[in-house]
Formats: sequence, C-alpha cells, structure tokens
Amino acid sequence: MTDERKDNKTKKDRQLDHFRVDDKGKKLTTNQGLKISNDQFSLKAGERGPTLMEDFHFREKMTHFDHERIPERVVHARGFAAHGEFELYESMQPFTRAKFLQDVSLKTPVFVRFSTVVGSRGSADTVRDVRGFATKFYTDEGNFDLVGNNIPVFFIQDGIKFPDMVHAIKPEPHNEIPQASSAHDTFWDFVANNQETAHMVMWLMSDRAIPRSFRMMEGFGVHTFRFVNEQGKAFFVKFHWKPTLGNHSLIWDEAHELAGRDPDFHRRDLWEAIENGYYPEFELGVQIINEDDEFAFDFDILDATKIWPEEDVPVKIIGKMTLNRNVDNVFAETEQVAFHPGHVVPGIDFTNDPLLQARLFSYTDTQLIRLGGPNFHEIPINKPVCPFHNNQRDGFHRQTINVGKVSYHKNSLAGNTPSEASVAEGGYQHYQEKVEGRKVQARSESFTDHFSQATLFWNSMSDTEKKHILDAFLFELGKVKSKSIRQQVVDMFAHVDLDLAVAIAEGIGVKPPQTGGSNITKASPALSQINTTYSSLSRTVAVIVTEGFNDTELEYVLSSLKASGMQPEIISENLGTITGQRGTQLEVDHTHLTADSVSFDAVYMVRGSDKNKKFNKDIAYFIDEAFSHYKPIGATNEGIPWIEINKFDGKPGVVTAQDMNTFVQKFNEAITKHRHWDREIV
Ligand code: HDE
Repeated sequence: MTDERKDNKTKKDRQLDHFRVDDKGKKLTTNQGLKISNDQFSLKAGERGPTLMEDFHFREKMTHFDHERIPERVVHARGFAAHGEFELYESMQPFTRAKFLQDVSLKTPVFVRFSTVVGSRGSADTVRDVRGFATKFYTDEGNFDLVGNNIPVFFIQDGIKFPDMVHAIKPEPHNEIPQASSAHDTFWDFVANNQETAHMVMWLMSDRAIPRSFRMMEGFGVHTFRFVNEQGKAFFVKFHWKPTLGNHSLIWDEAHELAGRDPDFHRRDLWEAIENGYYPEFELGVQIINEDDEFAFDFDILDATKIWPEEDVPVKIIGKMTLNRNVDNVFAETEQVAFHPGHVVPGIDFTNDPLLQARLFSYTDTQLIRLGGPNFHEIPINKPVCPFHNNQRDGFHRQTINVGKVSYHKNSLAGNTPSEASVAEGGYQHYQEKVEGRKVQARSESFTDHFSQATLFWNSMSDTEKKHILDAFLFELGKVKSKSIRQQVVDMFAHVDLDLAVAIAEGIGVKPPQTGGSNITKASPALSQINTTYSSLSRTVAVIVTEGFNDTELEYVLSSLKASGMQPEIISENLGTITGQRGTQLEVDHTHLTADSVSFDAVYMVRGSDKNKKFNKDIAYFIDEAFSHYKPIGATNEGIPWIEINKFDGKPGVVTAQDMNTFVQKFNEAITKHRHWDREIV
C-alpha cells in the first residue's frame, strides 16, 4: 500500500486493502515462506557442473514464470482501467427499485475498463476500432455491470452471428495479418454479405472510432434494458455515459502516426490525467420508454442496430461517475476483472433483444477458460462489497473456507439457511413478461430495415465529419484486395447515400452505382461531434523554447495556462535545464526526439536565441504537422518568426500576439475549440 493513499476510501478500496502486498524492505522468500540466501546462482554439481533437480528455489521461480500468462480476452484484449465513484443527482425511484439509483446520499464504488475490440493485448491504442466502456458498480445489493461500447449500435442483430463477425474482423487466419484493423478483405466481405452491419459501419468509419482520449468519448449500454420499480411496473431503458470534457476525436493521420510513436497513447493519457488530478468525469444518462409505447417507433426498440434518436427520446442525466484512482497492479485488476451484462441488481432486468440474450451466455463461459475455473468471483477485483452466501462449493483455486457440513438447499441441519430472500428483503425477481410463440429460428420482420438509421447518421454529420467518413472508406476499402468485395460494399452503401457510394467507387476503382439513394431526410444533431461540449481543461500544450528565452513572457503564459487547467510541457534541444534572459532556470521535459506534435493538443512557440540550425528545422516540421492536424498554434514575440517561416500567420487557430494578456485569452479560446477545421490544408 502506498503511503500517500488517502483515508477517505471507498468500500471497495478498503476491501482491496486486505489483498495488497508491499514487498519493499522485506527479505526474499520462496512461496512457502522460506528465506532465500542466494538468488543469483542455481545449485550445481561443481562450479561448472550441471544444475541439480533438488534446487527447489530455481524450480519454483522458473515454473511460476513459465505459467505467468493467461489467455487474452477473445475480444477487447487490450484495455486499461481505473477506479472511481458514482453519485446520483436525482432518485430514479419512480422507474427502478435499484437502491444505488434511488438514494442520492450513496456513493457507489466503480471500476471501469476501456478497451479496443479487435487488437491483441499488445496492439496500439489509437487504431480505428470500437472502444469498450465497461463499468462495474459495486453496489450494496451486488455487482451491477454496465458492459458498453463507445458506439451505441452493434454490427449484428442476433448473437449467433458474433463468432462469424469476430472471425471476419480479426487478423486473417492464414497469415495473421492485419493486426488491430478492419481494413482487410474478410471484414468487408462480412459487411457486404451481412447488411445489418450498415449502421454500425458508418459509425466505425466516423471519427468516433478514433477518440482523442478515453476521457473524451461517450459510452452506451447499446441494448434496451428494463427498469422495474417497487410496484413491479417496467420501463424500457437505454444507458448513456456523457463525458464532461466533451466528445472529441483524433484525425486519421494523427491516429495512424501515434500507433507507432506512442502505442500507449490512450492508457498513458488516462493514467497521467488521474495522477495529475484531472479526474475523468462521465454523466450517466437514461432514455426511458413506457411499456405501452413499445411499438410506437418506426424501428424495433429491441434491435441493437438502432438508436433511439435523442431528439425523440431525450437523455435524462441522472448522475455522475468520477474516476479518481489508478490501479495498483494491471494484471491483478485490469486483466482479471470479469464483466458480465448478466450481473444485475433488483430493479434492472433484460429484454428479448437477441444480441443481449446471447451475451448473457457468453460472458460467464469465456471467464471459465480465461480465468481458469468457476471461482473468478473470488478474485479481489471481482468480489462484491456486500456479503454473498450460497451452496456453491469447490472448483479450482477456491479461496473461501466454507465451514459446516451443509451445502445444499433445502435443509434442516442449518435451519434451511442460507435462505431465499423475499422481494421485500431484496430478493431478485425476474420481470414476469408474458411470452408466447412457436419455437422458430427466425428474425422478426421489424428487424429488416438496415439502412434508414445509417442514412440518419450520415445526414447528421457536418461537412468535415462527412469528409472524414469518406476518407475512412477510401482507406479501408483501398486495402481490400478483392475487387468483387469492393464493388459489393459500394453497391451496399448506395442504399445509405448515393453520392457517398459514388465518391467511394471513384477512389477505389469500381463501378459507381447507378441506383440506390435513400428517402430519409431526417437528421439527429446529437450525433454530430461538432455539437459536443468544448473545454480546454487538461489539454496538453507543447512549449517549444530554447536557451535565452524571455523569462517574463514565458512565466506569465505558463502560469496562465496552468491556472486554466492546461498541461504545458517543455520541449527544447537537450534535456536538463535551460536559462532565460533574466537567469530563470527551466527544466526541460522532452527533446524533439522524444516528443512529437501528435502527442499534444496544441503548440506554443517561445524560442530564444537561435543557435542550433538542426533544431530549427526539426521544429519547422513539428509545427507543420500540428498545423496539418488542425491543432491550435500559438507564438509570442521571438516565437513568431517560427510561424512565419511556415507561412501560418493569420491562419485559423494560429494565435500570435505581442501583448501577453490578449495572447493568453485568444490561445485559450483556440485550444478550447479542439481543432480548426476551417483551416485550408494543401
Ligand atoms: Fe462483448 N464480449 N460480446 N460486447 N464485450 C466480451 O467477454 C460478446 C457486445 C463488450 O473490459 C467477452 O470477458 C458476444 C456488445 C466489452 O473486460 C465475450 C456478443 C457490446 C467487453 C464477449 C458481444 C459488448 C466485451 C470477451 C454478441 C456493447 C470487454 C472477454 C452477442 C454493448 C469487457 C470477456 C472488459 C467482452 C461476448 C457483443 C461490449 C467473449 C457473444 C453489443 C466492453 O464474452
């Protein structure tokens, strides 16, 4: 346990204390507790002789090492997690009996794991992909897992197709290429031949699939769940997470470059934000539909390829989650956490969404192989914070020592305990939905419209977003070797938007479709990221400065940026300290070799005395790249010539000023805007 850990711990944090071990300052021992006198040399028959079997310490050490790895998740293998707390703004009592959604005085501990879907555990963070957004609420009534994504719809409607979909998008089996990418033949073959994918593919091609940060993306429960209140009345509900920093993305070139320069970009961003006290916050929203209105929409509300447009069914914000603590150990917590959409509490129930139904089977099943047996609920990160009692026994790695001889129900020897709880005592009761029908392998007619909402999404995009979507199609399909698949995809997306399909066709060398188009003219402004929240809080600024800088100016700007909640980092020719005209010493954080423009939200040019020609050249590239990524660039006095060399002065989002007050204000505004799309890039 680290010394600086605060006292105001959550219930979960206190529980984890019992499992934390700090080896610092201790003697080295075997796992049996035997002190080790020599950990350098194995036991040998003679100094140059063979190692002996009886060297139990060597064997234990090596065997444990040989078994350190567990299977990575079959999807969502690469992830990063943090602890936090959820607080409720207003009681949801009219809709649900769930206590953590009723009592505004409660703070519920949470653990959130963000992930990519397709790549292996060691793949890059910034690839084009869906992001997982899984939250475990440790409530007093048991764990509730909201296992969502950052995209509100899914590729398929029925879970039976999930293995096919995942096989198609994962690296191709004959050569295991490409890693963490959908830009290959099998994925697009799947898309063209399973056209329910159309809507989700539009999202995947959009900027949503390359988020700027886990802290700046939305989360969605995707499925329609059910709320059930104390009177037993049910409501359909969809869950949303809204980041308070707004919903922002990278651009493709930047994401691509980051994948090489800093494959850990998103995990580093989350880790550092929490370490630096910029705690990520997400508001929880719910869309609620009365049971009577189940059929009031022009889509089926049980179809996971559909959204409920926010303008038609408003998102009610009911609480906020704050992530305020990094993990102590990634394997123990992030890797071993086991989420399951079937982990619910009284007041939250399922619907007949066939995708959700399949997930209810898959998640326990996968943990059995990944975590090695049925006792994964005993792993510290998975343990509920409330007591749990039942007659389940034994199995690999059982930790609990269940005393007594009774492990069955009903019994008289233990007074028939553990006993069932009535609903009044908090017992879970499945919602008694009336269901009737023939056993059929079929899909409801109401699930057959695959294109209307794909068009709705397209219609809702700004021109910039539309261009990014087109570029993404051109990139992805440009990587598809089969001309037939390219043609099939173009013909398919002609049903979404004819102009889009024609533009794709032109770029990828297939016939432009003659027919298609859509009569959907509706748009949903909430879908465009242009309409999100904007904030400069926690934005990173590369401050480029050399020896002999203007102390007064730099001190003023740095303190103003920090006061506005931004994170400036100093980049210079060498590590160490640099000295200003008045003698101020400044510690350098990076050189241009260790930092790239893609790692920052903005650039501030300060300069100093110009001695190093090579550095100047490298910096010209740095600014050029930041400019081409539409990022804010600021320069004061001596830094201005650096901007002029590249002819960027006067361009949108490029702020230059002699007066520091004006500069700081305008630069802050430029950073808050995130990107300057009105800039012309040639
Ligand atoms: Fe998952 N999914 N999924 N999924 N999923 C898994 O469970 C599965 C789906 C999601 O950070 C696996 O523990 C099926 C939708 C997240 O640990 C596995 C179907 C959504 C995570 C599995 C879906 C998700 C997973 C792999 C279609 C958004 C990572 C490892 C019926 C609502 C959780 C594991 C973490 C992980 C199955 C579709 C989200 C195999 C069968 C839709 C965020 O059980």
